[in-house]
Amino acid sequence: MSERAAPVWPAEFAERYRAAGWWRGETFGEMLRQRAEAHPDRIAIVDPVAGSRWTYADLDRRADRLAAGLLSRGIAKGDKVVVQLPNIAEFFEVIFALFRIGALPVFALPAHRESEITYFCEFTGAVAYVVAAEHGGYDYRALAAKTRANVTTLRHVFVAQGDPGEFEALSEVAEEPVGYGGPRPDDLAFLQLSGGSTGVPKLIPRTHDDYIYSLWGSNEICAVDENSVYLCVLPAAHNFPLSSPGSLGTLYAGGRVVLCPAPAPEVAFPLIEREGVTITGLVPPLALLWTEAAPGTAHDLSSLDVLLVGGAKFSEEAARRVRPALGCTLQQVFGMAEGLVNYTRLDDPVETIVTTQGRPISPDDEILVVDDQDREVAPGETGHLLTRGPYTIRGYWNAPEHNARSFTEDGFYRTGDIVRITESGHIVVEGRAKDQINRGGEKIAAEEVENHILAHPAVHDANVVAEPDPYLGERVCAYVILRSGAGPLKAVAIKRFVRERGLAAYKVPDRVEFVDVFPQTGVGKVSKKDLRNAAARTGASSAPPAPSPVPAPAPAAPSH
Ligand code: OOB
Repeated sequence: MSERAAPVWPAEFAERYRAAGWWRGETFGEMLRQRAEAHPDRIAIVDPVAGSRWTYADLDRRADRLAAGLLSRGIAKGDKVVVQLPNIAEFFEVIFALFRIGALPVFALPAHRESEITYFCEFTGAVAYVVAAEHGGYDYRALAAKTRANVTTLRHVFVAQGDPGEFEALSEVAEEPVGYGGPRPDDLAFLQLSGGSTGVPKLIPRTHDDYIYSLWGSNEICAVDENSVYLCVLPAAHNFPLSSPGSLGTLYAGGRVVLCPAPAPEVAFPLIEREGVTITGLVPPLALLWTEAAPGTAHDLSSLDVLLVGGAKFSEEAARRVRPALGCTLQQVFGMAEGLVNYTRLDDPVETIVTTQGRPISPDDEILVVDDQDREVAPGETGHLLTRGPYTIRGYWNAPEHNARSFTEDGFYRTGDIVRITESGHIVVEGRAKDQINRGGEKIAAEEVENHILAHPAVHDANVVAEPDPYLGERVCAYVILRSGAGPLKAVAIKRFVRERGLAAYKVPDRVEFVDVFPQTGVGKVSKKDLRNAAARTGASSAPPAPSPVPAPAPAAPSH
């Protein structure tokens, strides 16, 4: 991996992180082997839809056999493989097989469509793409066929579960294990997706060393051990359910991961009871939904000790309702796929738990709060959050121009979040400087959506901003200026156009407003601030509240 492709920690930092014991010199492949040797018969993965219960020995053997089959198909160390799977057991078989041979999963979400998938495959030069045949009423084989036609590097499509159609069934790939040289602990393990604020998503290179630290660091803070049962509700590939402490943290601890096929209480609550789930993680809209549903449920939720809530700001009022409704401890999580993760501690005073977004995992996480000129603000004042540390990347993958903007010269990541630090050292998220919409935890880069709208022949200019939403926190509002002479156009035409360009549904504008001009700042730039204010004045949340509780449009993920 060249320096340019993935900026790494300077040697003196790497040495420091090793000497401090944060980087343990482990890889994911070896980690699973050790767990399988230590407790082969303990259940690692429960997939309730398929009815499978894989022990650690099962997962280890499957990963080995799949690794052998992938190798014999020419997939080798350093190759990129786009993995787009729902919450099914094969997700773990695939990623551990890839970890073992040192090929890099590129984590896509089930909601991604042609626009995103083609980009991930092209940008990474992916040699393979792994999908489920069908999920949530969508046929991923059709998406794979289009992708393969578009992307010349793509040699293989593997289909997990269901009829593979013209492609190869994942279950046919496995072979007798062979010997192979695995990756080193400081090699890249995978490419994660950034929430992004630019036209195309950026890829986040994570190493075995740094990611594994974030796992065991999280486990200590969230009290995850071999008795923990983690319910994976959010899409498994997202950084929050994957590692905070998530399914990989749980596997590191020797616990059990239960895959939840959908986030609705009707689906999750019976699983909590049946499997004795002790810990799970949700985005705020789902946490609200669960808190509302819990008092009326017939299911026994008493095994649940900890509910992690993060991905977007959780309001204090909602946070206060968690323990009374669900009988468990709330842990707020403020994290990012680029690295830094903050948690409120289980023994923090209630006031801290409900009013802050926690503090960093590591004593070596460096936090700076600065003004627009990168000068540190006075303690307790609000400013931009910059961070550097043992599990925060030093640059995006293959993106030198972005890196020059997103990182300071001495390697601090510009999170784009506006925060303040309390006297107790806890972080409170006060806002955001990045041009992004956080739709119930799902991150949407305004520029990406704007570019798609601008491709419409009748559109002269477009600006996309967040508008407040009582349930999702924010939703997507597009302001559009039509070309002079373009006939009248309906909002739905713009929405349909964007959807048909193959953009994930959560990025399609919830509202489209046609205007003649955009408000401007003093220097003549478009004032997104004024547009946001306009959206807030005229949007859905300014209307009188609906008479009955809104049925929740299940937010699939906090993400990209
Ligand atoms: C998580 O990761 P990403 O990469 O999808 O998004 C990161 C961004 C943060 O920079 C911040 O803007 C926002 O999401 N965010 C929060 C938050 N947690 C994340 N904003 C306010 N309050 C919070 N609690 O979203 C993520 C990754 C790991 C663990 C948890 C969340």
